[in-house]
Amino acid sequence: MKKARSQMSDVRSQKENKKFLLLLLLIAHYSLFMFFIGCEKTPTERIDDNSKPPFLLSATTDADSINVDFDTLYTVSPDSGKTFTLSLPVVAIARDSQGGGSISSLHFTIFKPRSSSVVKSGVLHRDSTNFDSAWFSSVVTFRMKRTEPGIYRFEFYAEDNARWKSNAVSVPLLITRKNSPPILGLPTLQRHTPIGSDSSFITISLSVTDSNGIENVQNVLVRPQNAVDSSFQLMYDDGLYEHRDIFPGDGIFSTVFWITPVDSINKVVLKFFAIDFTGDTSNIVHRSLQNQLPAILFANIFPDSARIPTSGSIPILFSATVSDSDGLGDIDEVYFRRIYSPDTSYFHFPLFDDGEIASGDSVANDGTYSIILPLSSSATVGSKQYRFFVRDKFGAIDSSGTRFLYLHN
Ligand SMILES: [Ca+2]
Ligand SMILES: [Ca+2]
Ligand SMILES: [Ca+2]
Ligand SMILES: [Ca+2]
Repeated sequence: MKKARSQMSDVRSQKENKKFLLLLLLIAHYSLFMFFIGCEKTPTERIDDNSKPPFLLSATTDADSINVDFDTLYTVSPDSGKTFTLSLPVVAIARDSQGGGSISSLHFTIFKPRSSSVVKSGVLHRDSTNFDSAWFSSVVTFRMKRTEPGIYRFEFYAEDNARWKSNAVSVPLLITRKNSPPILGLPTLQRHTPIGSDSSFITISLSVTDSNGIENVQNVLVRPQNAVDSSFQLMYDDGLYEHRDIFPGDGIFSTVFWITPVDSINKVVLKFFAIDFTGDTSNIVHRSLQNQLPAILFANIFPDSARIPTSGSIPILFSATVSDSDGLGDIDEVYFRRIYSPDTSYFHFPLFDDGEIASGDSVANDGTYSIILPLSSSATVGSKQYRFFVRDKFGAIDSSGTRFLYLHN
């Protein structure tokens, strides 16, 4: 420019020079102005200046509270309502003085209520990039247990190309679920009355469920009626032998105590109920100390006619369906015996209600018991008779079912 000005000064008068200088000054100002404007609009001119971290302007979740029992828009419940998958749209906007394009990623982390344990972390998808900002969004999915409601915390931050991290924005998400009362199953009961005693020693256990988790159950109580002492007794899920509880925390509550009946032990009725920490009470279950007899409803051998194999063995399925008005939990054992003439064998074959293929039992705990036994080549020809038995926890037995198996060559 100096060169241009000196060349021109040779041919122009001083007056013209003054005008020209003024014009030059104006051009210089304008250029300087354009230079700064240009800086704002074209960050590539100063890409080496990475001294400024990005700034996270906002981060929002589509909902600030979710009730997993009602808000089906955001929740699906697998595992019969024990766990939930939540899908929640989130949006975040970050700004960077080096331009929206220099923001490389937007991170999120979800924390459990009152905890630093991470439920999920990841990055959001980039939606659009502006001259000084970038928009990100995603549908974030994560799993939670029904027993873990509370305030979950989303934390977001942006990162730029120079790995500068922005401020963090924390978004709370309140997750609630409906309280449900505890549900009592049928109690199982054993009683022992020493000879010559007025009193009976009672061992009871009862399964309790609560969809909010077994730890939501505060107390399980039993109260004898028509007994000399009819005060409430606590039941325990502590795994202690003194309460005859086998496993702690499995939802099976047990206890033992002596009962002295007012009149007859058969007139004593136990009343059970539970209360949870929300104050909701369970269904009430009654159990008489008068035993209801078990019964064989149906017994079967399949096939009931078979050719004795020349080698190896063939499977024979034995099954029996039983009942007890005190509940299937009162069934102690189901078994069968071969009936000889004369009956000298006391060996018995137990049947199982475990739903296992090996037992030939299709559904567990439905009162149908089965066993598959091999018929070998050493079996003898003839019609074999089998008797089926069911015994309950009081020791009462029904042995009314008999079936034949015809074996031939
Ligand atoms: Ca509950
Ligand atoms: Ca237990
Ligand atoms: Ca019974
Ligand atoms: Ca079964």
